[in-house]
Amino acid sequence: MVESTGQWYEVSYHNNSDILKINCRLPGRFRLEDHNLTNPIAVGDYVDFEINDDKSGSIKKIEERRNYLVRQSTHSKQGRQILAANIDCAYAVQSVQKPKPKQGFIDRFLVTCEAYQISACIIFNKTDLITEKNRDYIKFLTNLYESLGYPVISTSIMDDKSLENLAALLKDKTSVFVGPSGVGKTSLLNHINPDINRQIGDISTFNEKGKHTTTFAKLLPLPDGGYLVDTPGIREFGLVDIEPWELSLYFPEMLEPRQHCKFNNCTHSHEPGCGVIEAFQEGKIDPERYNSYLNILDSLQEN
Ligand SMILES: Nc1nc2c(ncn2[C@@H]2O[C@H](COP(=O)(O)OP(=O)(O)OP(=O)(O)O)[C@@H](O)[C@H]2O)c(=O)[nH]1
Ligand SMILES: [Mg+2]
Ligand SMILES: [Zn+2]
Repeated sequence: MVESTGQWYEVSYHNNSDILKINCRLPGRFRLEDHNLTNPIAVGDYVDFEINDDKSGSIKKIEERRNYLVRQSTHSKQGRQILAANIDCAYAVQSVQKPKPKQGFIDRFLVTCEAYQISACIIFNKTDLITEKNRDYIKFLTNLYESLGYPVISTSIMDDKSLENLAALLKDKTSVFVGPSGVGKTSLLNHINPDINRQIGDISTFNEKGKHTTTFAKLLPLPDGGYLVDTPGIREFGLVDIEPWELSLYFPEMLEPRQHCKFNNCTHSHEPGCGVIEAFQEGKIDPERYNSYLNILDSLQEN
């Protein structure tokens, strides 16, 4: 399934050597199966369908997902929104300026990727806008996330070499871009596949909030092979189905220290004899990362 616009689901399929597209509807019963899911079929899902007399399709079956990237719905705390299914790599796209990178967003995204076993990468786009003031900060973030094992790539739509590097990473894989509105997700895709020409935000009216130019996620082909899911900008990456006790398992730098905690139900927030707090105090865990951990723990304990 490549794009859903509410009523209709666009499905692409092979017929001999041709790639064809069909607009499908979804029988009501699918919508009832999982009450918490805002979208019963996600972009990237494999489906079986039948062709109706009027040439539209009816989806009959959704194949089991190999994996999926999911976040809390913005409408309800219980709601879950699948951003993309069956993906090889998820990219958190941030810009160095306009809007500024948000570490809280990146950390929530990474926790979800760890919990749902999806390879994660980080993109810092708009490097042409970097200033003396934030050059060191971007460098710091790059080193931090690389040291934790996440590939980090810097890009600008004005720097062809950086686009080639990105294209090489995306080649032959199914990837998804997620990030706040206005960071340049669609622009990057347009530059990698100029045939696509999706609408991008108008720079003259840009503000720090972005304009939410992309309204529906869509799976698009890449020129050298592979697919990319371009998603609408999101402000928050709320976690779902993660228990407070397991959170530290999804912070790679906490895996070793947590083995030294005195209590085996330690939340690493206030307990005496905590290996994680000790590692933090010794400077082995980055303060902002530990802060993200505490913030996420708080939100999980609230739910
Ligand atoms: N200077 C500069 N501007 C960029 C770059 N990439 C994108 N932009 C501009 O940033 C604005 C937003 O780009 P989009 O591609 O629409 O951003 P998006 O992330 O897809 O935003 P949503 O669809 O709203 O989520 C546009 O005006 C682009 O021209 C870049 O590398 N450098
Ligand atoms: Mg967009
Ligand atoms: Zn602990």
